Amino acid sequence: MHTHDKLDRLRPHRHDPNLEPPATAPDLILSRPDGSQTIIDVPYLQSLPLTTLPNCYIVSTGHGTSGPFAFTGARLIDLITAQLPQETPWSQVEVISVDDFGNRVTAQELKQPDDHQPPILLAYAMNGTLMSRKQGLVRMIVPSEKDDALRQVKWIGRINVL
Ligand SMILES: Nc1nc2c(c(=O)[nH]1)N[C@H]1C(S)=C(S)[C@@H](COP(=O)(O)O)O[C@H]1N2
Ligand SMILES: [Mo]
Repeated sequence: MHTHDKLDRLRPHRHDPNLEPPATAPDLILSRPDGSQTIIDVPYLQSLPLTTLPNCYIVSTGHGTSGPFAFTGARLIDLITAQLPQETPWSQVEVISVDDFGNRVTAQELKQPDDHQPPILLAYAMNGTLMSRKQGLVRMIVPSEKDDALRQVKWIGRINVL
């Protein structure tokens, strides 16, 4: 059990962030519990209701805090709801970058969000402009996490709904 936990790259862990973006622009692929997959592009994310979160900070243990930024994107729950057939059971989502960094979000966090926290976003714009590759392209923003940015996944390549 413990050994297995250590191998789980989505568990919180200490990490020196990659500052350099991946060489190729990734496709973002969503996979459903039945194994079916769909490519999600930025225009599709822009077609979902948008949310802007002002005053976001990215807190890095390695290279300090940056911000404030206004991140704009689609709510992760809206993408999942739009992409899963109704009544499909699911319990968690793995959000994984092309550099194999990632984070797990539970259905509970998304379906019963804390009233005092803004929603978890898949952001595609920062300060009103589409994000560059250096800035993360499509980046998850988890407003409740303010310590070490381990959940603020840049360069998302896979969203696995399990
Ligand atoms: N894809 C990816 N996302 C990532 C990381 C990473 O290494 N790869 N590092 C995380 C950590 S630990 C930090 S501190 C922030 C750094 O974000 P910044 O480069 O925008 O400051 O990105 C987070 N998201
Ligand atoms: Mo970090």
